[in-house]
Amino acid sequence: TVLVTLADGVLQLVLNRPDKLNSFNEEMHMALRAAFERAHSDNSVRTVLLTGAGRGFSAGQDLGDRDPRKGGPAPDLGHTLETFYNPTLRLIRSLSKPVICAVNGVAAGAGANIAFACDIVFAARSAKFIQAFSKIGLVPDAGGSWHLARILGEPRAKALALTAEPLTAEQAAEWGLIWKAVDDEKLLETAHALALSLAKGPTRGLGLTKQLIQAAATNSLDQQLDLERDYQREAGRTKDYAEGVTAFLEKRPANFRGE
Ligand code: LHQ
Repeated sequence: TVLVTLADGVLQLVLNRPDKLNSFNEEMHMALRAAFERAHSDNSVRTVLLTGAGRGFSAGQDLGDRDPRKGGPAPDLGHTLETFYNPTLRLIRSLSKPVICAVNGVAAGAGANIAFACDIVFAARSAKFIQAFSKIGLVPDAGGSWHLARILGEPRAKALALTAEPLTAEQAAEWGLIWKAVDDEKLLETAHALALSLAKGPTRGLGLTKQLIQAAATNSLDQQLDLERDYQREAGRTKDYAEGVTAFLEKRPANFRGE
């Protein structure tokens, strides 16, 4: 359900249930989570690239899995979040390596919000983002209520979540929800080129940069200045920093090793 390949430091993850628009069943949840666990522990992974197979990125939770017409007690959706979505969201955000997302088509419900949790998001011009939750009586999850409110502010976050109106890739880029909208046929090569380039970068410095920017969400300026001091101290001790400065002085490209 998730195709995983590692080449040149890029761990590419392709959500692969195209006939169900890559909606999440338990198997796909576990596969995605295992892939991000590997990204944490495997030093040869220096960047992650997440995308979807077929015409959609992901339609969120597989609703066929929880058909109320089949009877039985109401499902505990909190348990679904605690067991499946939240660990994966935390793994994406805590991974000290860049996570690039290439949204190849519609991203609905938790599918949209997983994309927003990634570090650099490209979307095909034809892709749409839909906070589909309100259509079925649910609330935004997979970090969506946090990301939308933080990035867009309350007026736009509330309107998107309450109406479930589709947001185009262009508008998402204009509003700062994603990095760039790109022509459909250029999506994967654009995202992959950036992934390759970041995978050749000073991985520890890039990881600290990601964590630093995320920490700004909850820190005061004073706390953030302290954190910049601490992380810069750490970055300054890496071999890649020494290589970066040496390469600059020798007027040649740096050969970073992620150390
Ligand atoms: C699907 C799905 C789908 C199964 C398309 N499931 N089959 C929820 C509950 C529990 C715990 C906590 O978290 C969550 C989080 C959530 O993500 S809730 C939100 C769940 N997602 C949705 O409500 C979106 C439902 N899907 C749609 O509204 C549409 O499919 C969109 C707008 C995404 C795409 O529309 P179209 O391009 O017109 O495609 P389609 O509707 O024809 O879908 C294609 C096929 O994929 C179709 O199957 P079929 O056998 O008829 O060809 C759909 O049934 C299937 N599919 N989404 N979530």
